[in-house]
Amino acid sequence: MIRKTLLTTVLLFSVSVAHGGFTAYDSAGVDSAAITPTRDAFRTAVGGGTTVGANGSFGGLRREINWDGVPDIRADPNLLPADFFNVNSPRGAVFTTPGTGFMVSANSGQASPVLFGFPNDFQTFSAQRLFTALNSTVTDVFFFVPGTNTVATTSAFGVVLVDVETALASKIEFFDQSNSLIFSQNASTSANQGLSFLGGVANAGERISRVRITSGVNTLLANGSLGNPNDDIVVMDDFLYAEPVQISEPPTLTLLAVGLLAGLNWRRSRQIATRLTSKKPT
Ligand SMILES: [Ca+2]
Ligand SMILES: [Ca+2]
Ligand SMILES: [Ca+2]
Repeated sequence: MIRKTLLTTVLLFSVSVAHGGFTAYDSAGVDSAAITPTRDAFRTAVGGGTTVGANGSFGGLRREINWDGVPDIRADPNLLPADFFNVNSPRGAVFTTPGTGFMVSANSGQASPVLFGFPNDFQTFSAQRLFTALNSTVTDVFFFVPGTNTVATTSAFGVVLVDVETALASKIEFFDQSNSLIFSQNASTSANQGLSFLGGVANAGERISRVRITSGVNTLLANGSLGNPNDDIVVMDDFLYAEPVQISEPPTLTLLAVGLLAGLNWRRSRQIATRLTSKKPT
């Protein structure tokens, strides 16, 4: 009987989460000024604050990753470790992708050209570095209590997308602790080389265990090299998310996250082994 009551409680909770609401933040334009008001509204909804502290923390309420402090050795042409922002710079965000890894673009003066080698398509929101998955349009973000292996959830996530030209091809999706989709929002498009802001904030206590970012249709293989010559290539700049908080009864997603941690060392060595060094013409 106790077991049945518990099950009923869990089911009711799941239904409540699944039908809860998120407030979407969505805009696009030719430059950073065009999306800054939406970014600022998102920031206000997650507690405000414009002065960043250690490890991208804004008053303990929000974290941001603008990629700009990543050292040259972890930027193009080298891969960014998937757990860089929970280990090297502990901010509670760990990434996975079906692709071959992650890359942060070079600063001017580095051996690799800036903006992943596409200065006529990309620009930055925060100078100078951008972020992308390689060989995939999918980036999944898992959350941890920053600097630990303790699985966490967040209540809000936003991202700046670069050069979104095709409608319905770039989006964010939020998944709860049971791996159920609880929020999905397509990015607004811009003209070539524009910027889009896309975010969602829980307004009824929903908790996000995983964020899936789908960035365009085309893929970046390496600096200056795309998966194909036609489809819409999209990369990312700033990530913003509410402070990750420990969860108490984690079902499916926790197992996924624990598996993720167990696999990170293996993935890391695989990434090094498959590091892309060749460069093709566009
Ligand atoms: Ca373009
Ligand atoms: Ca940046
Ligand atoms: Ca594009």
